[in-house]
Amino acid sequence: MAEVSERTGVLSGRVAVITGASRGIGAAVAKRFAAEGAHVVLVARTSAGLEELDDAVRALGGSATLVPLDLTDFDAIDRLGGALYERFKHLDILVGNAGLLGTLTPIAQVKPKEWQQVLDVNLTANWRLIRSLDPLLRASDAGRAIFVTSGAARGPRAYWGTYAVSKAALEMLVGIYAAETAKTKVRVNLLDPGRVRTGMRAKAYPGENPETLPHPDQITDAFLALADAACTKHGETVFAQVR
Ligand code: NJP
Repeated sequence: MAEVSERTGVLSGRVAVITGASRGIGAAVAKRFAAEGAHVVLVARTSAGLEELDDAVRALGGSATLVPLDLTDFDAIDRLGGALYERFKHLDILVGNAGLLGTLTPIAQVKPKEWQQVLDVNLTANWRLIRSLDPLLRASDAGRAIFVTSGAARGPRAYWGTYAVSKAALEMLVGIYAAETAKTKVRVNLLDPGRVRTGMRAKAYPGENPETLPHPDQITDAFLALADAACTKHGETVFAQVR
């Protein structure tokens, strides 16, 4: 595995874990963080997507570690924490970005298996990441945790049941983690990306012209600001786009 480089940039020398990095918002954030000097640890199931991103990161002069992982494999999340400890002894940045939309359908018709999978990825995996990586974030001189939420978490929206429930619960989880880390050097925030041109958005709004939406590369400033060691925000929800 490549060692952390001494490149210049806002995140020079920082170690960042980014989940859902194989495409969409996660891939864009990973490229931005790598361009700013971070060593990025890329988590997702699709190896081909991670390898493509690895090439892009290298082209930027950056370095990445690829972690092909299904986040519903909770024991694997524990092993990730152990592996990061062995290699780095700390973690500077965690971006809990991976998400699943599920099927937009009446709540009474959601299939139990899908309910479980969406809750596992959007909620429980983030709790397991906190559980596994909290000691490493606390070991950093400026640990930063960013979790990606959605406007769907705010107010009941018909047919968005499973996804909306998972994001509303994620917001409570992250709020609790922020309350518990208030007196530490760790800063914990939620980030609402707004409408972004990704596969998930196209699945939710198949009739929409994707060209009318911002590309993921256009919304990474907000992630960078929350990942910066100088960031003082804590327990907040930050919006990546002007609403
Ligand atoms: O979604 P998409 P976005 N284990 O589908 C990964 C939120 N959001 O970038 O495993 C591991 O392009 C999947 O990787 P793979 C949204 O809720 C978005 O739009 O290889 N990884 C892929 O990399 C989510 O939290 C909009 O399939 C798993 C990534 O997740 C975040 O933004 C609006 C996994 C999903 O990429 C990124 O979404 C909004 C698993 N089991 C909130 N399951 C928007 N786009 O407009 C999935 O309000 N992944």
